[in-house]
Amino acid sequence: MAAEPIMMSPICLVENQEEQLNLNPEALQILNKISQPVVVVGIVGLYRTGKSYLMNCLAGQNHGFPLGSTVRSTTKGIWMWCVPHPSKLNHTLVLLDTEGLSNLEKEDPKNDSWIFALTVLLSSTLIYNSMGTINSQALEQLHYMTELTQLVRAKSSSDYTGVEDSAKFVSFFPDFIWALRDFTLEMKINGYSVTEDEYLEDALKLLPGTNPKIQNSNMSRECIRQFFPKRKCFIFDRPTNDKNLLAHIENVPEDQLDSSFQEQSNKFRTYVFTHTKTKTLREGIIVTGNRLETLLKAYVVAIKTGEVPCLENVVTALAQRENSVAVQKAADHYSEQMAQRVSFPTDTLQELLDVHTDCEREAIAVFMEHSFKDDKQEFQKNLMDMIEKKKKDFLLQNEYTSVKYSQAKLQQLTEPLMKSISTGTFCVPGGHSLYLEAKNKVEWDYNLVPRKGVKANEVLQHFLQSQVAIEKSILQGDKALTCQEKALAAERAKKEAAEKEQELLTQKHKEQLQKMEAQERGFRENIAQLREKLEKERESLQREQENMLMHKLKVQEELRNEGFEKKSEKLRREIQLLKKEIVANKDKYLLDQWIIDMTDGVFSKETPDHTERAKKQATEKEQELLTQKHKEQLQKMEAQERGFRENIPQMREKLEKEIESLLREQEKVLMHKLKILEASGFQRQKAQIP
Ligand SMILES: Nc1nc2c(ncn2[C@@H]2O[C@H](COP(=O)(O)OP(=O)(O)OP(=O)(O)O)[C@@H](O)[C@H]2O)c(=O)[nH]1
Ligand SMILES: [Mg+2]
Repeated sequence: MAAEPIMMSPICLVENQEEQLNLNPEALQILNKISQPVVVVGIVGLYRTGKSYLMNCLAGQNHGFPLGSTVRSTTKGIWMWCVPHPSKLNHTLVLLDTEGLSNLEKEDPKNDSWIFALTVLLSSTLIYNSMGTINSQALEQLHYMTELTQLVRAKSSSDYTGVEDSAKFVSFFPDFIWALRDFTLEMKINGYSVTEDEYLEDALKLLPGTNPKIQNSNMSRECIRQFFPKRKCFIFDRPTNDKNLLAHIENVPEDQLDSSFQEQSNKFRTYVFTHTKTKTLREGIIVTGNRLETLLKAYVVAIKTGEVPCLENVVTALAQRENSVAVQKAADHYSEQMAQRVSFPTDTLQELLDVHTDCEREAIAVFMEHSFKDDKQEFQKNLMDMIEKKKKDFLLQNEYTSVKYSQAKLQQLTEPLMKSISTGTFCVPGGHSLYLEAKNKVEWDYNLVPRKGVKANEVLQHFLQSQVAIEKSILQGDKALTCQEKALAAERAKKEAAEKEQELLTQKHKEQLQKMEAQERGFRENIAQLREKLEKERESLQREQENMLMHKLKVQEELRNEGFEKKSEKLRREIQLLKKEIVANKDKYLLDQWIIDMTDGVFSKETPDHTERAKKQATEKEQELLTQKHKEQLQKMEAQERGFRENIPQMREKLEKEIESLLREQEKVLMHKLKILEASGFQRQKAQIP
């Protein structure tokens, strides 16, 4: 595997210039080369609040994301730093630092919302950074949160009903950390000491009142609670009280910072590294650097064309691209492994088919590992077709090398025999038995040659057929034999030839069956691995949905406890929808499984009543299809056998013609020689010519 790119310093990923968001191709290329799963930590918050400094702390470096010592904001757009994950092996940690929100210099704050939305969509943990305490003002600042559902859509437009279910978003959204900087208050509520998390949860409780300010901050509170089930809070003291040091904090070694800040930032760092999950999309689809690039590109293209980015469509597009790659990867694996493990020609067809079965199984596993959301199994079918085609090519290659090798060996072994024939060694009394002896020796020696491959018998058979006419002529010319003996010998030769033909036919038939069995094995393997994958996907979806249900029930309960009955009631509809979806998904999964079972010819599962009919229909259809397929296979085999049988007399006829013409040629040469001899008067020599 190629080494993952190492970045010595951060790079701008999304540029925000002249009110335009542009992607930096250099940064995209870096992401593109990262094949490892990514853990993405993004930070957002008001400008000049120490975001870049905190991100450098996570990278374990003083210098990195540039800091600003003036009030002018420093970071523009979204910056990225990819580093090896400090504790998760084979994972890349992607740090995303963003431009401060609500920068006064900005004329159009629209891009603020997009930067916020993009960071939410790309991260697996989102850090919201703010100064001081969590008050109404800080919460109002988080109005970007409430805009999220207008900026992005979870479902595709075809089934978009205007009501978005927050559950759909949650599966794309990160965990949430609120980082409170320069926090100077005591952690107490109503006189009781509380933890940072309890402080956050308390601050997120809705406030009563109709005042627009309260309503606005309540909206942020609600959004955080609905979209981010997993929330954490970290407080930080001022890193140092020395103003001069603070202004150039990037030059201050960590051990010279305020000890409580050191402690807090260590705790924060440890938490982020141990708890930030690998970035995933719905149903546990793991995001690699390469996939992150695709996602980002799709989001930004949608933003630039004025569309509402749709999360579901982005995943579908990602799946299309990845699944084509997965098919290619799997097919390549098959070809490479076959080429590596097979030495042509194989002794038997079964030997080749066994290796094929192993390589096919591995190729399917490669496909399953790299593909997702192949809902109609289109890509898997593509792979099956590709492997079938490749297998046929390997079979042909195997036959070709076997023919070449066998022919070469046979030619070597038949050389003395052919020489004897052409010099007339067998044109003597008793020549037929001499010929048979020589021919049998060739056959015997040929059979002793190892690893001639699948075409060895066929090549021998061709040779034997080519000898039929020669043997006939030798037999007829053998003066040592009576007519009856000749007839008997001819009959025996005929019988032997027929037996050999039959043997060859049986071998062909056996090989056809082996091929069919291998195909069936491949088919079953595809089904078995598909079933396993579906099972895993279902488990992950079910887990996701059940977690969501628990989360919604919890929010509903909390709202009720806080006295917001109406809001709690509003959630009831979403909860009902989610419950229905869970049931529908279970049914869909069961149906998928039954269809697979039927295809596989296994009907062992119990079925609930409401899907019994669907199952029956599918069984009948599948059975019909199978019967038809079987019939077609048999027809194909019969046609092949017919073709083969038809070929034998044709081949024999052709060979006989060739031999006849050869004999005619030889006769001509003989006559010519005789004429010359007669003309020169060497009568004695004439008698010696055979
Ligand atoms: N009071 C205080 N100042 C800090 C802290 N961290 C950094 N600073 C100071 O704030 C300045 C700006 O820090 P940055 O990390 O660049 O802030 P930022 O939020 O990334 O700023 P923008 O990118 O412009 O939005 C630094 O030069 C430090 O002087 C902190 O925890 N507390
Ligand atoms: Mg910054």
